[in-house]
Amino acid sequence: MGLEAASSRPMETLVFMDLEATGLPFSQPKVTELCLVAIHRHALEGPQPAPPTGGSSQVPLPPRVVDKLCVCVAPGKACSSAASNLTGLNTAMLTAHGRRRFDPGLVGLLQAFLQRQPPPLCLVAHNGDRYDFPLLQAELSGAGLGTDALTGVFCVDSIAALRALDRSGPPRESGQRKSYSLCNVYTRLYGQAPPDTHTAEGDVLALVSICQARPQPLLHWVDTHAKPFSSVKPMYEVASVTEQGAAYDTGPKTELQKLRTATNLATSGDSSPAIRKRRGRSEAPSSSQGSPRTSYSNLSHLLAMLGPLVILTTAVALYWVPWSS
Ligand code: DCM
Ligand code: MG
Repeated sequence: MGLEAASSRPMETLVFMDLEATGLPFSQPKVTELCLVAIHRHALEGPQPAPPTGGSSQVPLPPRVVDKLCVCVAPGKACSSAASNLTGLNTAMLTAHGRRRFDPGLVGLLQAFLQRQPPPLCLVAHNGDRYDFPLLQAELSGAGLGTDALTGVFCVDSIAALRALDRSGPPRESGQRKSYSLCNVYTRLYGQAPPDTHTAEGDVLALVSICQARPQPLLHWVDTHAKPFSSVKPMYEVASVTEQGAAYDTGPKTELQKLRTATNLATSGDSSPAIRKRRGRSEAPSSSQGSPRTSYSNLSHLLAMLGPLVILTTAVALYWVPWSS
């Protein structure tokens, strides 16, 4: 996609990213919301914008020049109650608001957004190595695009970065283990909880504020530790878009299309060949009444049943013919 970059070059753009989803990794979550904020390194290298005047907050304003992409997504499965409580999103609401699935169109949007940024570019996500990056990979493969969808893009986990920066700084007074949750890091730095936590945009902006506290060492760490996004393994195996068949709603359907879909579903059993395969069934449709294949198979059964009867009748006839004459 034209984003190829040599890892030896310093990252030109940092793309801060956060995903909200239906649950934790064990539940094979699906994305419900994503937010990407792209910031050029120049905006982080110089002095950071002062906090707003008149208030008591020490939180710097975000850089003025940013590109932002925030999208809500219909996940196609239920949100856990914990996830819904945290994010304020649920599947019924996302569907009722006409949100689309994580489909190839959204992948194209992501690619177009990233392609606008000066390369090399690096995704930065808090806990990205364990959650956001593998989940994004799973969604990309689900949309029919493999690990090459974001070729040339790099990524780093900001938890790893902040830990490393702390280790290289002055030793801590207490021996207590520090928490590196987004909320705790932010609160340690700015003496207040971040606003709008567990919304994708709120979490991204909190991460940007955290990175504005020590931008120079952070940029240096990112330049030396960024890894290719294509090296990230998907969080779980997913059926690709071609296997999912009609899973993606490609927009409002005409009555004729609806009818065709209904007819296909009624005549082709309950799933696509790929899904039947995953369920361990044979390729033959289970209930395709009237199809040539079914008629042929019924005829074979009939012949198989008639065979022994014909042999028996012939044998009896041969036996009786000599004796009756
Ligand atoms: N999540 C969850 N349960 C938690 C914490 C998080 O299911 N206790 C899931 C739902 C969130 C996603 O992780 O949308 C991302 O978390 P965060 O909002 O911290 O970015
Ligand atoms: Mg979040």
